[in-house]
Amino acid sequence: MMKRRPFLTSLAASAALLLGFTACSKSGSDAAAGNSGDSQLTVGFAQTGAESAWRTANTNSLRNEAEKRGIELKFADGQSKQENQIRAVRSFIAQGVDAIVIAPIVETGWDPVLREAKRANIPVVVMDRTVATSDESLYAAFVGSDFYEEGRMAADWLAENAGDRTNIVELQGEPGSAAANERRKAFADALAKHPNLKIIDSQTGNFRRAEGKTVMEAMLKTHGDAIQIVYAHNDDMALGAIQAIEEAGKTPGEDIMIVSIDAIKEAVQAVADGKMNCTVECNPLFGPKIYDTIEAILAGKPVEKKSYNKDELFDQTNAAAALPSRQY
Ligand code: GYE
Repeated sequence: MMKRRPFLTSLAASAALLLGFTACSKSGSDAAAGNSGDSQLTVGFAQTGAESAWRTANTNSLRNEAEKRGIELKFADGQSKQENQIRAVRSFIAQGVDAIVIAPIVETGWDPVLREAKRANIPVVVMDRTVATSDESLYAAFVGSDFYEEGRMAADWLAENAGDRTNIVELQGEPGSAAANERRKAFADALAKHPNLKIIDSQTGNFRRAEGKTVMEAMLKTHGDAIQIVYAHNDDMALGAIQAIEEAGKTPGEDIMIVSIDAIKEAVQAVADGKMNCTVECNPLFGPKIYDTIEAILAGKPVEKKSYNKDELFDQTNAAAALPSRQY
Protein backbone atom coordinates (compact mmCIF):
# COMPACT_ATOMS: atom_id res chain seq x y z
CA MET A 1 0.00 0.00 0.00
CA MET A 2 1.24 3.52 -0.69
CA LYS A 3 3.27 4.97 2.14
CA ARG A 4 1.93 8.46 1.87
CA ARG A 5 -1.71 8.40 1.02
CA PRO A 6 -3.30 11.83 0.70
CA PHE A 7 -6.67 10.30 1.47
CA LEU A 8 -5.71 8.68 4.72
CA THR A 9 -6.26 11.04 7.59
CA SER A 10 -3.93 10.70 10.54
CA LEU A 11 -6.92 9.63 12.62
CA ALA A 12 -7.81 6.86 10.21
CA ALA A 13 -4.13 5.94 9.98
CA SER A 14 -3.78 5.52 13.71
CA ALA A 15 -7.05 3.59 13.82
CA ALA A 16 -5.62 1.32 11.15
CA LEU A 17 -2.51 0.76 13.24
CA LEU A 18 -4.52 0.14 16.39
CA LEU A 19 -6.61 -2.45 14.62
CA GLY A 20 -3.46 -4.14 13.43
CA PHE A 21 -4.00 -3.91 9.69
CA THR A 22 -1.50 -5.88 7.73
CA ALA A 23 0.92 -4.02 5.56
CA CYS A 24 1.35 -5.21 2.00
CA SER A 25 4.43 -7.18 1.28
CA LYS A 26 6.48 -6.56 -1.82
CA SER A 27 5.54 -9.18 -4.35
CA GLY A 28 7.60 -10.70 -7.13
CA SER A 29 5.55 -8.92 -9.78
CA ASP A 30 6.20 -5.71 -7.93
CA ALA A 31 9.92 -6.15 -8.30
CA ALA A 32 9.51 -7.22 -11.93
CA ALA A 33 7.48 -4.11 -12.68
CA GLY A 34 10.28 -2.05 -11.20
CA ASN A 35 8.10 -0.54 -8.49
CA SER A 36 9.36 0.24 -5.07
CA GLY A 37 7.37 -1.18 -2.18
CA ASP A 38 6.59 2.35 -1.09
CA SER A 39 4.52 3.09 -4.12
CA GLN A 40 2.67 -0.22 -4.39
CA LEU A 41 -1.04 0.31 -4.49
CA THR A 42 -3.52 -2.02 -2.89
CA VAL A 43 -6.94 -2.12 -4.50
CA GLY A 44 -9.97 -4.07 -3.27
CA PHE A 45 -12.26 -5.28 -6.04
CA ALA A 46 -15.82 -6.43 -5.24
CA GLN A 47 -16.84 -8.25 -8.41
CA THR A 48 -20.45 -9.42 -8.99
CA GLY A 49 -19.57 -13.06 -9.56
CA ALA A 50 -18.94 -15.17 -12.63
CA GLU A 51 -22.32 -15.22 -14.33
CA SER A 52 -21.22 -14.75 -17.94
CA ALA A 53 -18.37 -14.80 -20.45
CA TRP A 54 -18.44 -10.99 -20.31
CA ARG A 55 -17.82 -11.13 -16.57
CA THR A 56 -14.88 -13.53 -16.94
CA ALA A 57 -13.28 -11.21 -19.51
CA ASN A 58 -13.84 -8.25 -17.18
CA THR A 59 -12.29 -10.01 -14.18
CA ASN A 60 -9.29 -11.05 -16.28
CA SER A 61 -8.83 -7.51 -17.56
CA LEU A 62 -8.67 -6.10 -14.01
CA ARG A 63 -6.43 -8.91 -12.79
CA ASN A 64 -3.98 -8.77 -15.69
CA GLU A 65 -3.64 -5.01 -15.63
CA ALA A 66 -3.06 -5.03 -11.86
CA GLU A 67 -0.31 -7.57 -12.35
CA LYS A 68 1.25 -5.46 -15.10
CA ARG A 69 1.30 -2.36 -12.94
CA GLY A 70 2.47 -4.08 -9.78
CA ILE A 71 -0.80 -3.28 -8.03
CA GLU A 72 -1.90 -5.65 -5.29
CA LEU A 73 -5.46 -6.62 -6.14
CA LYS A 74 -7.65 -8.07 -3.42
CA PHE A 75 -10.37 -9.84 -5.35
CA ALA A 76 -13.76 -10.74 -3.87
CA ASP A 77 -16.27 -12.80 -5.85
CA GLY A 78 -19.75 -11.65 -4.77
CA GLN A 79 -21.35 -14.88 -6.09
CA SER A 80 -24.26 -12.78 -7.36
CA LYS A 81 -25.27 -11.62 -3.87
CA GLN A 82 -25.16 -7.97 -2.87
CA GLU A 83 -24.67 -8.86 0.79
CA ASN A 84 -21.44 -10.68 -0.12
CA GLN A 85 -20.22 -7.60 -1.95
CA ILE A 86 -21.06 -5.33 0.97
CA ARG A 87 -19.21 -7.65 3.32
CA ALA A 88 -16.19 -7.60 1.00
CA VAL A 89 -16.17 -3.80 0.86
CA ARG A 90 -16.30 -3.63 4.67
CA SER A 91 -13.36 -5.97 4.84
CA PHE A 92 -11.41 -3.86 2.32
CA ILE A 93 -12.08 -0.80 4.48
CA ALA A 94 -10.90 -2.68 7.57
CA GLN A 95 -7.72 -3.68 5.74
CA GLY A 96 -7.05 -0.06 4.82
CA VAL A 97 -6.73 -0.56 1.06
CA ASP A 98 -5.85 2.48 -1.06
CA ALA A 99 -8.96 2.32 -3.25
CA ILE A 100 -12.03 0.16 -3.75
CA VAL A 101 -13.65 -0.93 -7.01
CA ILE A 102 -17.25 -2.13 -6.93
CA ALA A 103 -19.20 -3.72 -9.78
CA PRO A 104 -22.61 -3.40 -8.12
CA ILE A 105 -24.89 -6.37 -8.69
CA VAL A 106 -27.96 -4.22 -8.13
CA GLU A 107 -28.38 -0.45 -8.26
CA THR A 108 -29.84 0.31 -4.85
CA GLY A 109 -28.73 -0.27 -1.25
CA TRP A 110 -25.17 1.04 -1.43
CA ASP A 111 -25.32 4.27 0.52
CA PRO A 112 -24.40 2.94 4.00
CA VAL A 113 -21.27 1.09 2.92
CA LEU A 114 -20.23 3.90 0.56
CA ARG A 115 -20.54 6.26 3.49
CA GLU A 116 -18.27 3.99 5.54
CA ALA A 117 -15.64 4.07 2.78
CA LYS A 118 -15.88 7.84 2.54
CA ARG A 119 -15.49 8.17 6.29
CA ALA A 120 -12.34 6.04 6.07
CA ASN A 121 -11.11 8.29 3.26
CA ILE A 122 -10.90 5.43 0.78
CA PRO A 123 -12.01 6.42 -2.71
CA VAL A 124 -14.51 4.12 -4.42
CA VAL A 125 -14.65 3.65 -8.17
CA VAL A 126 -17.97 2.21 -9.29
CA MET A 127 -17.43 0.03 -12.30
CA ASP A 128 -19.57 -1.52 -15.03
CA ARG A 129 -23.02 -1.06 -13.42
CA THR A 130 -24.14 2.19 -11.85
CA VAL A 131 -25.47 2.75 -8.33
CA ALA A 132 -28.57 4.72 -7.43
CA THR A 133 -27.51 6.99 -4.58
CA SER A 134 -28.92 10.08 -2.91
CA ASP A 135 -25.39 11.47 -2.61
CA GLU A 136 -23.15 11.36 -5.68
CA SER A 137 -20.15 12.40 -3.57
CA LEU A 138 -20.16 8.92 -1.98
CA TYR A 139 -18.15 7.54 -4.89
CA ALA A 140 -15.24 9.11 -6.75
CA ALA A 141 -15.96 8.01 -10.31
CA PHE A 142 -17.91 5.63 -12.52
CA VAL A 143 -16.37 3.75 -15.46
CA GLY A 144 -18.47 1.53 -17.72
CA SER A 145 -20.80 1.35 -20.70
CA ASP A 146 -23.94 3.29 -21.42
CA PHE A 147 -26.55 0.54 -21.07
CA TYR A 148 -29.39 2.79 -22.17
CA GLU A 149 -27.54 3.48 -25.41
CA GLU A 150 -26.98 -0.26 -25.94
CA GLY A 151 -30.70 -1.00 -25.57
CA ARG A 152 -31.54 1.82 -27.95
CA MET A 153 -29.05 0.52 -30.53
CA ALA A 154 -30.58 -2.97 -30.35
CA ALA A 155 -34.12 -1.62 -30.78
CA ASP A 156 -33.18 0.72 -33.64
CA TRP A 157 -31.41 -2.12 -35.42
CA LEU A 158 -34.59 -4.19 -35.12
CA ALA A 159 -36.78 -1.36 -36.33
CA GLU A 160 -34.71 -1.31 -39.51
CA ASN A 161 -34.16 -5.02 -39.99
CA ALA A 162 -37.14 -6.93 -38.59
CA GLY A 163 -39.02 -6.93 -41.91
CA ASP A 164 -42.55 -8.12 -41.28
CA ARG A 165 -41.68 -9.74 -37.94
CA THR A 166 -43.49 -8.13 -35.02
CA ASN A 167 -43.53 -10.38 -31.91
CA ILE A 168 -40.64 -10.12 -29.48
CA VAL A 169 -39.78 -12.11 -26.37
CA GLU A 170 -37.34 -10.45 -24.00
CA LEU A 171 -34.77 -12.26 -21.84
CA GLN A 172 -33.90 -9.90 -19.03
CA GLY A 173 -30.67 -9.74 -17.06
CA GLU A 174 -30.40 -9.88 -13.26
CA PRO A 175 -33.42 -8.10 -11.76
CA GLY A 176 -32.45 -4.79 -10.15
CA SER A 177 -29.15 -4.51 -12.00
CA ALA A 178 -28.44 -1.30 -13.87
CA ALA A 179 -27.64 -3.36 -16.96
CA ALA A 180 -31.07 -5.02 -16.98
CA ASN A 181 -32.95 -1.88 -15.92
CA GLU A 182 -31.44 0.35 -18.59
CA ARG A 183 -31.42 -2.18 -21.41
CA ARG A 184 -35.07 -2.86 -20.73
CA LYS A 185 -36.12 0.77 -20.48
CA ALA A 186 -34.22 1.94 -23.56
CA PHE A 187 -35.64 -0.89 -25.64
CA ALA A 188 -39.20 -0.17 -24.49
CA ASP A 189 -38.76 3.58 -25.11
CA ALA A 190 -37.45 2.97 -28.62
CA LEU A 191 -40.21 0.45 -29.42
CA ALA A 192 -42.80 3.06 -28.49
CA LYS A 193 -41.83 4.77 -31.76
CA HIS A 194 -42.39 1.53 -33.69
CA PRO A 195 -45.85 0.31 -32.72
CA ASN A 196 -45.64 -2.66 -35.09
CA LEU A 197 -42.97 -4.21 -32.84
CA LYS A 198 -44.28 -5.55 -29.55
CA ILE A 199 -42.97 -7.50 -26.58
CA ILE A 200 -45.26 -10.49 -26.04
CA ASP A 201 -43.34 -11.91 -23.05
CA SER A 202 -40.46 -10.80 -20.85
CA GLN A 203 -38.70 -12.87 -18.19
CA THR A 204 -35.36 -12.97 -16.46
CA GLY A 205 -32.61 -15.39 -17.35
CA ASN A 206 -30.24 -13.71 -14.86
CA PHE A 207 -27.56 -13.13 -17.52
CA ARG A 208 -26.86 -16.88 -17.48
CA ARG A 209 -26.69 -19.25 -20.40
CA ALA A 210 -28.46 -22.19 -18.75
CA GLU A 211 -31.29 -19.96 -17.54
CA GLY A 212 -31.60 -18.32 -20.96
CA LYS A 213 -32.12 -21.79 -22.36
CA THR A 214 -34.77 -22.90 -19.84
CA VAL A 215 -36.68 -19.61 -20.07
CA MET A 216 -36.68 -19.89 -23.87
CA GLU A 217 -37.87 -23.50 -23.70
CA ALA A 218 -40.80 -22.41 -21.54
CA MET A 219 -41.59 -19.47 -23.82
CA LEU A 220 -41.56 -21.72 -26.89
CA LYS A 221 -44.02 -24.04 -25.13
CA THR A 222 -46.30 -21.14 -24.22
CA HIS A 223 -46.18 -19.09 -27.41
CA GLY A 224 -45.03 -21.56 -30.07
CA ASP A 225 -44.78 -20.09 -33.57
CA ALA A 226 -45.91 -16.66 -32.38
CA ILE A 227 -42.31 -15.89 -31.32
CA GLN A 228 -40.51 -14.09 -34.15
CA ILE A 229 -37.77 -12.19 -32.35
CA VAL A 230 -35.66 -12.71 -29.21
CA TYR A 231 -34.16 -9.66 -27.48
CA ALA A 232 -31.67 -10.88 -24.88
CA HIS A 233 -29.96 -8.52 -22.42
CA ASN A 234 -26.73 -10.46 -22.91
CA ASP A 235 -25.09 -12.95 -25.25
CA ASP A 236 -24.95 -15.84 -22.81
CA MET A 237 -28.75 -15.89 -22.53
CA ALA A 238 -29.05 -15.46 -26.31
CA LEU A 239 -26.73 -18.44 -26.87
CA GLY A 240 -28.80 -20.49 -24.42
CA ALA A 241 -31.96 -19.45 -26.28
CA ILE A 242 -30.38 -20.51 -29.57
CA GLN A 243 -29.87 -24.01 -28.16
CA ALA A 244 -33.52 -24.15 -27.07
CA ILE A 245 -34.69 -22.94 -30.49
CA GLU A 246 -32.59 -25.55 -32.29
CA GLU A 247 -33.81 -28.30 -29.96
CA ALA A 248 -37.38 -27.22 -30.78
CA GLY A 249 -36.58 -27.89 -34.45
CA LYS A 250 -36.44 -24.26 -35.50
CA THR A 251 -33.65 -22.32 -37.20
CA PRO A 252 -32.26 -19.48 -35.07
CA GLY A 253 -31.45 -16.39 -37.09
CA GLU A 254 -34.13 -17.28 -39.65
CA ASP A 255 -37.32 -18.63 -38.06
CA ILE A 256 -36.57 -16.52 -35.03
CA MET A 257 -34.42 -13.41 -35.18
CA ILE A 258 -31.95 -13.00 -32.29
CA VAL A 259 -30.72 -9.63 -31.06
CA SER A 260 -28.44 -9.37 -28.07
CA ILE A 261 -25.81 -7.38 -26.18
CA ASP A 262 -22.11 -7.88 -25.16
CA ALA A 263 -20.46 -8.98 -28.43
CA ILE A 264 -18.43 -11.77 -26.84
CA LYS A 265 -16.43 -13.61 -29.49
CA GLU A 266 -18.77 -16.61 -29.49
CA ALA A 267 -21.72 -14.35 -30.26
CA VAL A 268 -19.91 -12.45 -33.01
CA GLN A 269 -19.11 -15.89 -34.45
CA ALA A 270 -22.81 -16.84 -34.19
CA VAL A 271 -23.69 -13.65 -36.09
CA ALA A 272 -21.10 -14.49 -38.76
CA ASP A 273 -22.63 -17.99 -38.94
CA GLY A 274 -26.14 -16.54 -39.33
CA LYS A 275 -27.50 -18.03 -36.07
CA MET A 276 -27.68 -14.65 -34.39
CA ASN A 277 -28.64 -11.47 -36.19
CA CYS A 278 -27.09 -8.69 -34.20
CA THR A 279 -25.07 -8.14 -31.03
CA VAL A 280 -24.36 -4.73 -29.53
CA GLU A 281 -20.94 -4.45 -27.98
CA CYS A 282 -20.41 -3.88 -24.27
CA ASN A 283 -16.66 -3.78 -23.82
CA PRO A 284 -15.49 -5.42 -20.56
CA LEU A 285 -11.77 -4.75 -21.08
CA PHE A 286 -11.42 -1.60 -19.05
CA GLY A 287 -8.89 -2.64 -16.41
CA PRO A 288 -6.39 -0.03 -17.70
CA LYS A 289 -8.99 2.73 -17.49
CA ILE A 290 -9.93 1.72 -13.94
CA TYR A 291 -6.35 1.91 -12.67
CA ASP A 292 -5.68 5.13 -14.59
CA THR A 293 -8.69 6.58 -12.80
CA ILE A 294 -7.57 5.31 -9.39
CA GLU A 295 -4.01 6.56 -9.87
CA ALA A 296 -5.31 9.99 -10.87
CA ILE A 297 -7.65 10.17 -7.88
CA LEU A 298 -4.89 9.19 -5.47
CA ALA A 299 -2.59 11.78 -7.03
CA GLY A 300 -5.27 14.38 -6.39
CA LYS A 301 -5.87 14.96 -10.12
CA PRO A 302 -9.36 15.68 -11.44
CA VAL A 303 -11.19 12.74 -13.06
CA GLU A 304 -14.40 12.53 -15.04
CA LYS A 305 -17.25 11.69 -12.68
CA LYS A 306 -18.81 9.32 -15.23
CA SER A 307 -16.80 7.91 -18.08
CA TYR A 308 -18.50 5.73 -20.68
CA ASN A 309 -16.81 3.26 -23.00
CA LYS A 310 -17.62 3.46 -26.69
CA ASP A 311 -19.51 0.43 -28.00
CA GLU A 312 -20.11 -0.84 -31.55
CA LEU A 313 -22.73 -3.06 -33.16
CA PHE A 314 -22.11 -6.27 -35.07
CA ASP A 315 -24.43 -7.78 -37.65
CA GLN A 316 -24.03 -9.71 -40.91
CA THR A 317 -22.32 -6.72 -42.51
CA ASN A 318 -19.28 -6.62 -40.23
CA ALA A 319 -19.19 -9.66 -37.89
CA ALA A 320 -16.91 -11.93 -39.94
CA ALA A 321 -14.37 -9.16 -40.54
CA ALA A 322 -14.33 -8.27 -36.83
CA LEU A 323 -13.75 -11.84 -35.61
CA PRO A 324 -9.95 -12.05 -35.82
CA SER A 325 -9.50 -8.97 -33.65
CA ARG A 326 -12.10 -9.75 -30.99
CA GLN A 327 -10.31 -9.87 -27.65
CA TYR A 328 -13.05 -11.46 -25.53
O1 GYE B 1 -23.79 -7.55 -20.16
C1 GYE B 1 -23.52 -9.40 -18.71
C2 GYE B 1 -22.90 -9.47 -17.38
O2 GYE B 1 -23.12 -5.57 -16.25
C3 GYE B 1 -22.55 -5.12 -18.48
O3 GYE B 1 -23.28 -8.26 -16.77
C4 GYE B 1 -22.65 -6.12 -17.42
C5 GYE B 1 -23.49 -7.32 -17.77
C6 GYE B 1 -23.13 -8.02 -19.06
O4 GYE B 1 -23.12 -10.56 -16.68
O5 GYE B 1 -23.06 -10.37 -19.59
